[in-house]
Amino acid sequence: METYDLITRNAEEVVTDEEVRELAADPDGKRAYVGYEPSGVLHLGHLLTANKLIDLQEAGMEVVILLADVHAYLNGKGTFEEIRETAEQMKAQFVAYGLDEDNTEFVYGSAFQLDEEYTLDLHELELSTTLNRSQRAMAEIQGDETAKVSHVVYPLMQTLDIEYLDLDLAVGGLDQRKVHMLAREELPELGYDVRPALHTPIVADLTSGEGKMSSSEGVTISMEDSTDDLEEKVNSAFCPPTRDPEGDLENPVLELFEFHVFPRFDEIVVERPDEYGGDLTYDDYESLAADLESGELHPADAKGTLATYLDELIAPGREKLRELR
Ligand code: TYR
Repeated sequence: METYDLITRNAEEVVTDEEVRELAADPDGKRAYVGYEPSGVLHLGHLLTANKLIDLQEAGMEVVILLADVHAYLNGKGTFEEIRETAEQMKAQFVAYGLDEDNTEFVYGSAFQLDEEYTLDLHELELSTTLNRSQRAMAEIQGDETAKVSHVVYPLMQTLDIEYLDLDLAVGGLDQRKVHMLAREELPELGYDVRPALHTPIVADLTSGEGKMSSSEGVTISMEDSTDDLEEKVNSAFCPPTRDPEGDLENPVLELFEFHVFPRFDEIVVERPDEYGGDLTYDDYESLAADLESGELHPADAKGTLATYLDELIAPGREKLRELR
């Protein structure tokens, strides 16, 4: 695969394409990151951006995972002690997932965000950014009227992280786009370079195919799920025989194949008894989706196969969590 295609595969958006093409032309040693507010259990949302980091490593880039403890604190996620404990669990799960410690730099936000220089830059940003602008940047993340001052400081710090971690590319889910746009506007104000951003899609809710899969409502798949849980969740998923269901709906089963399974496996085998046509083998998402649409691949077989491969992806993290608890 061409480096540009590898860097941008499964991305919903790149800002700007020109800047990312420039990166792709010379990716060696360039630095990309995703920041995560520590949470005790990784779910598919985390793994989607993690897959992108794995692509970027393969493309020759250096990858940084920010364990955003100060951000989690600003977001009311607990005491620093609690947050650090969850961060350690989170790190262990990322390593188990395949972001090994030799190739991934794990950084705590508090390791640099409390330094004097950072703090002074933060105050300068506070002076140059309107409340309104900063609050809008947080809208998709926080989205409520009762926002505290911490919620407007948050995106300003996320902006500075891009400079202080010496990054060439900021990666996040589509829900991070407003913060990244703010960063693109504000970094030059402080005399720092604008960096490109890459956004991964938001996967639809598993059972309805609507909106987004989230840990707060609906069904999520996480490192905690047993093989049986996975089977049950995937079997009850919405899976019409089309890539493009009516209205705003998505096919979450196909999305999981596309964003989670195919990036991590060279070949997918759908096991079927001979009387049902025997095994099917796919080496790319397109051919699997086409077979689902034509009726060659039955949704029930697609789901069974999806559950098996997700189980394989999750198993090491699940094991790690067991050890930690
Ligand atoms: N805003 C991210 C989230 O919603 C977390 C984050 C924090 C990302 C700081 C980057 C960053 O620099 O999870």
